Amino acid sequence: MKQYLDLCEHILHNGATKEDRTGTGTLSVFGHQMRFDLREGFPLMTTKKTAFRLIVSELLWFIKGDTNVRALLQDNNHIWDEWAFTQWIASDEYAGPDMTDFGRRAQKDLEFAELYKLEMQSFQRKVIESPEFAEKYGDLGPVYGKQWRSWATTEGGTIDQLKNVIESIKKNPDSRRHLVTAWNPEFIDDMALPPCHIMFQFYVADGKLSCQLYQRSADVFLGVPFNIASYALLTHLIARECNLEVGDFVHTTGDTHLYSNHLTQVHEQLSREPKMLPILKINEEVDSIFDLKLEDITIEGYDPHPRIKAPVAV
Ligand code: UFP
Repeated sequence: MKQYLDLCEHILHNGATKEDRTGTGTLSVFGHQMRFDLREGFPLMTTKKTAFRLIVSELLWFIKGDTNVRALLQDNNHIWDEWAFTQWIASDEYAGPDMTDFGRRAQKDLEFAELYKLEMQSFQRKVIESPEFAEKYGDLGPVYGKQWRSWATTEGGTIDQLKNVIESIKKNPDSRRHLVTAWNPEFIDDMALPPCHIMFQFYVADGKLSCQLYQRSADVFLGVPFNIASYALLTHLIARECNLEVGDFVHTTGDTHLYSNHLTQVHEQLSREPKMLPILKINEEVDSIFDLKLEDITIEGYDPHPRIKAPVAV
């Protein structure tokens, strides 16, 4: 993952100091591209332990077209919790202590952090225990899954972009229109978080499937390792579905930033030597991408350096 470490160095040396929505502050560059040859191994970070299981669980959730955190919580996956929680605490039904700006306050104030933890746990419990509560407060709005699988048309119908792109790769591999987009301007305000990974395109040459992602905003320390692995996995899954080998994953990013409170962690990661990339294994007994379950997708030979903790900017 030299490309990734080079990107971190590049931002540290050339990044502009920039304020951001979360009030954390970043070092940022605009417009960057990395390329991963997926035949060289699966691009899961080796210089810090990255939770592959969460990446699989989230991607399968997108593929199913789900937009409710309930299924993620059932997988013990908490990566979207804060976004759902934000909606819950803003609702009329929420009667607990004031949780405004919980992300930043929890980092600075230990007493508040404890209170927040309890409120969050109670929220998670309610989502899991009550389908009605989950339906009301666990839904993130028309985020990725909705746009990928049932994009709303002006005529009241829906478009299944993912199925369509698979069909078009199979029928007309040379097409230059193998695209899926999650950026739907009409519904941005209804989404808990406007899409970060906005659009991806597939490309077939020499029997190999490549994928390029455009990501408008990239938290290089926490988000990007997930995004790379997620789209590398998607490329493998679609290639398998279309009887193709894998080619490159090309990752193009817009506002490409390191948060100011991740810099010590980045230096720690840069001091580490990359290791051999792991190998992806997919259960051969399951044919369709739409039938795959969490346990069908595993990684072998993953021996990373230890995890490096860092606060998420919400
Ligand atoms: N972010 C990522 N990757 C993702 C995702 C979010 O890097 O897949 F969902 C980061 C980018 C940014 C923040 O730091 O989350 C989103 O904030 P904004 O909408 O202000 O760009």
